[in-house]
Amino acid sequence: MRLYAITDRMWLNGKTLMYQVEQALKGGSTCIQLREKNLDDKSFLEESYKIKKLCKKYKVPFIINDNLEIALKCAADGIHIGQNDMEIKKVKKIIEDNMILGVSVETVEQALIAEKEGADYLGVGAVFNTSTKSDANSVSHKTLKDICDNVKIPVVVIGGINKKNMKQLSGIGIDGVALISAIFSVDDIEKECKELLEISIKTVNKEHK
Ligand code: TZP
Ligand code: MG
Repeated sequence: MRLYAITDRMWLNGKTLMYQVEQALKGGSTCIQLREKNLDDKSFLEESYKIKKLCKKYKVPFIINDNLEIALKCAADGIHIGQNDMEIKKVKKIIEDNMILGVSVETVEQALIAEKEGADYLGVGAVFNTSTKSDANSVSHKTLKDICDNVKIPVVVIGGINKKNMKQLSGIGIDGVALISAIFSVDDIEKECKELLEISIKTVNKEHK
């Protein structure tokens, strides 16, 4: 969960997603989430198979955002859902313990429910301003800390995180940082991930759990 890279084809800039994800993997990303908001199911599935194969080569978990059908079809390592996607309980009943289940939460209450209903990790954010997700609500560092203090499952933080502000998240007890634009908007993704990984090692502090 330490350096969790989430894809976004708005940053492709003529490159392929396969190329960009491989750069992120070479740079040390510890988890890849394929997040496709506007792709038809056929193309989504095709892309899923390709990225899954790549993640397997680098022995990194491959997570699908939102789409359980695609996650099951391509036998992804996990599925990540938000509060407005499928119900946590319903997803858990289908995947049982055969797949990692990630759930986005913004409050302690949502975090406790997600944990109880079978989430394996939580995504918490947005912790900083972001232009990547227009409808993202902001989560204060106080709420983030309360979530970390009250759940046993890993907490991954998201939203506007970059090399400069990441250190502000140290000492809170997070397990990882999830990033979109800070990874995929840059030209040298591999180099960027190496630098982000270095900082994330200092930021993630399990001692506080
Ligand atoms: N959920 C909350 S904020 C966010 C998502 C998917 C976007 C994160 O993107 P970025 O570019 O790392 O701010
Ligand atoms: Mg969602």
